[in-house]
Amino acid sequence: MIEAKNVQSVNCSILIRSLLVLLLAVAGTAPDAAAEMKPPAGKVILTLGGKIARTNVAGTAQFDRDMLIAVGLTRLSTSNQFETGVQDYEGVLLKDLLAYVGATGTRLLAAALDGYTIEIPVEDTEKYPVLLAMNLNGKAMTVRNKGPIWVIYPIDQFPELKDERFSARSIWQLSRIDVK
Ligand SMILES: Nc1nc2c(c(=O)[nH]1)N[C@H]1C(S)=C(S)[C@@H](COP(=O)(O)O)O[C@H]1N2
Ligand SMILES: [Mo]
Repeated sequence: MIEAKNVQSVNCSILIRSLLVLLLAVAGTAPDAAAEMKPPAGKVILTLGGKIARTNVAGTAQFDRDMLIAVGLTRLSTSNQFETGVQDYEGVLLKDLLAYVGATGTRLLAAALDGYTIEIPVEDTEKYPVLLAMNLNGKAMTVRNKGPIWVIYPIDQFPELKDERFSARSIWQLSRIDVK
């Protein structure tokens, strides 16, 4: 009887250990902020640098269009001061991209192809669904029409965003973000 009990408890601890090993293996395959990203295959349209945990090229996280789309697309319909009427934007939430690269800072230094730079508080991305818009009314935005990436604030949904501070953060032709 006693022997049988011992055998059983030994079997039980082996089972628990196997389960632990299995759990660790599963955890290892889950997205890990410290894990390496694949290098970009296509034209790089956005580079993230600074306080980020996940990088693919020389300490930065470089994205081609498909890599950004893979982070996950979100739609946002809002008007803005440039176009008449409500526009349908589609792109990646800035908050999602920051999570993807494991950003840990509080300020984002955003830079555009035309040399314009502006600071965006990380807090904005927590309070509002700030979008890195890539498509306008179902079509990819080109550099000529403020693409390939335009930071869009949901000004129709949050009236307090109709303010010069936020229009100045609505940077078009966005090409780089440094997390400070
Ligand atoms: N790439 C880029 N984005 C930009 C700017 C710019 O010069 N270049 N100007 C910013 C500012 S200061 C404001 S108020 C809004 C509107 O600019 P505009 O009224 O000069 O068109 O876009 C913002 N985004
Ligand atoms: Mo401005």
